[in-house]
Amino acid sequence: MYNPRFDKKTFKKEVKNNVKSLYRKTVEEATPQQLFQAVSFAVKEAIIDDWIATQNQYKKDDPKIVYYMSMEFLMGRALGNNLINMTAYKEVQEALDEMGIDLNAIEDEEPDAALGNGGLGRLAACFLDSLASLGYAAYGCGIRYKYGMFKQKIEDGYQVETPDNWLKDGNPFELRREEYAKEVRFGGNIRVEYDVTTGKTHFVQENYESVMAIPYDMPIVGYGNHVVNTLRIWDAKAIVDFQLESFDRGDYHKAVEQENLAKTIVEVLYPNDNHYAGKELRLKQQYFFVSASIQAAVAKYKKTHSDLHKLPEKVTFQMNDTHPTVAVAELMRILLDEENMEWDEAWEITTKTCAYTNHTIMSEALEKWPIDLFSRLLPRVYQIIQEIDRRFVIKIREMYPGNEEKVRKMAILYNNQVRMAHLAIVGGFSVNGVARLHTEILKQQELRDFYEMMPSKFNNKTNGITQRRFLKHGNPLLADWVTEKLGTEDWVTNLSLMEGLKPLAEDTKALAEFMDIKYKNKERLAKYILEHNGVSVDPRSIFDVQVKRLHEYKRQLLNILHVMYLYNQIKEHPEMSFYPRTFIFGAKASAGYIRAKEIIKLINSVADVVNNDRSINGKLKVVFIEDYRVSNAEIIFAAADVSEQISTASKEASGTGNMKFMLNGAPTLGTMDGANVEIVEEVGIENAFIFGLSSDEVINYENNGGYNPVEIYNNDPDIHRVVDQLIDGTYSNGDTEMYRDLYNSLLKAQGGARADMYFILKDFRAYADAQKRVEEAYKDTEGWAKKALLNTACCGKFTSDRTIQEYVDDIWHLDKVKVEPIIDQTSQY
Ligand code: CRA
Repeated sequence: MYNPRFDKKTFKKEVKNNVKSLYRKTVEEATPQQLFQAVSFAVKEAIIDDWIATQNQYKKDDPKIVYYMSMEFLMGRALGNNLINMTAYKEVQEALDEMGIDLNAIEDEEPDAALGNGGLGRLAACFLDSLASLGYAAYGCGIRYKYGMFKQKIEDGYQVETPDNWLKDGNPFELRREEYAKEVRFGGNIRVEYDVTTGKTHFVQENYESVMAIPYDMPIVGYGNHVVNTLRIWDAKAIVDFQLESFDRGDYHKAVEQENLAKTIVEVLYPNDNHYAGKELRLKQQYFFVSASIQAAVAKYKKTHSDLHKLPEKVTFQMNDTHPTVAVAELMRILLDEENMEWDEAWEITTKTCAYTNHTIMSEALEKWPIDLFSRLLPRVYQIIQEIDRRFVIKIREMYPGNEEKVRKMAILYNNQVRMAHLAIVGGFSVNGVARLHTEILKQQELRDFYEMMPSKFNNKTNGITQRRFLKHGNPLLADWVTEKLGTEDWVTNLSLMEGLKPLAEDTKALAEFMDIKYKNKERLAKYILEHNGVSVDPRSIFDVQVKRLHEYKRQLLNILHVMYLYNQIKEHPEMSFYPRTFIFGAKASAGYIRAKEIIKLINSVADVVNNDRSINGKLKVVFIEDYRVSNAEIIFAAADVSEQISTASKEASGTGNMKFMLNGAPTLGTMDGANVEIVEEVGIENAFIFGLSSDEVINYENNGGYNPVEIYNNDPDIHRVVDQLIDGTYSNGDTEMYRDLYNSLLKAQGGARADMYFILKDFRAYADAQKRVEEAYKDTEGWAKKALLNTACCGKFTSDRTIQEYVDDIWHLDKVKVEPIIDQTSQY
C-alpha cells in the first residue's frame, strides 16, 4: 500500500512543521512528548484521507454495519500500530532516524489507552483491528473514561493504585464530534397519555435529569487496505449550566445535580475483572453509552433508509457480555415511544438486531440489578423490561405447563432483581460463548434451560488475537524471520500460512535461528526488567511467565507456592541438578479485592527472599513486573519460554494471553481449560505441558460439596511444608499473620466458601510434575526449539481474523467493502 504522505522527504517536512506550529520549536528543541505529538499528527493526516475515503465508500455501498457495544476497549498505544497497519512503519522509522529521532523512544511517550480491564477489553480491541483489516463496516461503541485502568506501583511489595490520567497531554488521534451529540435521560417518572383521536397511548418521561453525550471518534486502521473504521467513545457534558432561569424556577438543585452527573458518569473505568459490584454509577455508565450509541445508529440508518422494519438487514448490535444488554430495552423504547411502533413489530426488529456474547461462568460476574435501583434510574426502560418479562413468562408456561421451577430459573425479573443475561438471551437472536469448552458448559450447565428452550440461538466463537500487534509490532525480529522463511508477508493477513513453518522443525539451522531470536527478545525483556524493576535476570535461564489479571481462579497462588516448593528443594539438595529459572509475574488486582492483593504481596515477598539468597547461585529468580499493560505485554510475550495457563478447569472462559504466547513460540503449561483445549488440539499434546483436574472433574466436585484439602495437606510433606511457610514467618520477617488468610483459604471452609475453592492443593502435585517435565524438555535444546517453533507454526487458528470471519458468517452477515484511496492526496505538497 503506497502512500506518498510517507515519502521520507514529505514526512520529515510535515513533522518539522507540526513541531513548529504546535510548539514554536525546532525538532532539536522539542521534548520527546512533543515529538510524539508532532509525529502522530503527521500520521493522522494520512489516516484522515483513508478515513474519508472509507466513509464515502460506505455511503456508496450501504453495507451492513456491526456496532460492537462494549464497556471496555483495551486499545494500548495507537502510533506504532497505525504505522504498521498503514504499512509505513519502516519508512517512518528511517525518516525519523535521519532526523535523529528514535521511533521506539517516541512510541514510549504515548500513554496506553487502557479503557479496559483485561481479556474482554483487549478482545474488543483485537476485533476492531480484524474488522477493519478484513474490510467490514463496524463501529466500536464505548465510553471515553477520563481515567482508564489504574496505574500499578509496587511499594514494599504491596500494590498501590494511582489514577491513569491518560488524556493529560491530549490524544492526537481522536476527533471530537460535537454535531452528533445525543441527550440521555435518567430518573423521573412516566406520565401516561391517552390520545383519543388515534387511540394510542404515549409514555412521557417527566422530572428527569439528563446529560449530553458527546462522541469522540478514534480511527481504526485496517491493514494495508485503506479501510479506516471508527471507535466511537462518548464523553458527557451537562445540559443545563448555571443559568439565571434555573435559580428563578427553583431548579438550582437540579442544575447542580446535572452538572455532577455529567462529571461523574465518565470519570473512571470500574477496575473489576470478572466481578460485578452493583454500583448505581456503573448502571448509569451502561445506559449512558448504550442509549447514545443506539440513538446515533438509528439516526444514521434513518438518514438513508425509510423503513425501520428493515433495520436488521443493515445493523447488528453485538453486546459484549451483559454490560451493554440494556440495549435490548433501549432499542424497544426508541421504536415504541419515538417511532410509534406497536409492540410486536418493535419486538420483531429488536430480536433480529441484538446479539449477545457471554464471557464468563463465574457467578460473581453475573449482573443482577436490584429492581428498586433499576426502576428508579430507568423508569421507562424498566416498564419495557416488565412487559418483555411478562410475555416471556407466558411462553415458558406454554412450553412447560405446571413447571414453575422453570419460571423461577428463567424469568428476567426474579427475586427483586433484573437478570441482565436473561434479558440478553430473550431479546437477542444469538448467544455465543468464547471457546468450545466454555460454550459447551454454557449449554450443559449455566444456561441449560435456555439452550433447551431455544437451541438454535446458541453458538461458539472461539476467541482470537491480532498478529499485527502481537507479532508484527511486538516481535519484529520473529516477524521478519517468518516473512523470510515463508517467502511472503501474507501471514499478516492470513495467519494460517504459518503452518508453512512446520517443516523447519526438522531444520537444525532454522531452529537455532528461532531460538536466537528468542534469546534476543529475552535480553530486551531483561533490560526492561532491570530498568523498571531494578532486578537483574539472566536471559539464559528459562523465562516462565504468568501475566494476566490477578484472580483466585487463575491460580497465581499455585504458581508461587510451587516456587516456594522449588526453593525448599534447592536449599535441601544443593547438589541436585536444576536448570536456572526466572519466574515472571505481571498482574493487577482489582482495588477492592483483598485476597488478590495478598497474593501480590506474597509473590513479592517470595521474590525478596529468593532473589537475595546468595546460596542458591541465582538458580531461581522471581520477578513481579509492575503495571502490566498492553504496551509492556508486547515485550513480555516475545520473550517468554513458558506460558502459564493454570486456571482451575472450567473457570477460564477462553483466555487470550495463551494465544499471544503461542504465536511468539512459548509452549503452554496449563490445564484443559478455555481455549487451552483448542491450542493443544492444534499444536499436539506433545508440544504442551498439560496437567490437573478436567472441567468435568471440577464441576463434579463442586456439585458434591467440594473436596477435602486437609487430607492432601496431611499426606504430602512437601505440600504441608509449603503451606505452613505461609504462617511460619519465612516470607514475612517472622510475622505469622500476614498470610494467615491465604493459609486459611486453602484449608478451611469459611463464610460460605469451600476450603480450597480453586483446587490448588488438589492440582499441586500434577503441576509440580508438569513443571519437572518442562525442565527436562528444556534441557534438550533442540527438542525444546522444535516445540517452541511448532507453537508458532500451529497458531493460525487463533487469529482474531478467523474469529471475526466466523461472526460475520454465522451472526452478522456483513458485506465486504473495498476502499479506493483518494488519489490526489499529495496535491498540497
Ligand atoms: N475476564 C474471561 O474470563 C476471556 C475474556 C474474553 C473474560 C476470559 O477467559 O478470554 O473474557 N471474561 O472473552 C469476562 O470479562 C465478564 O467476563 C475476561 O476477560
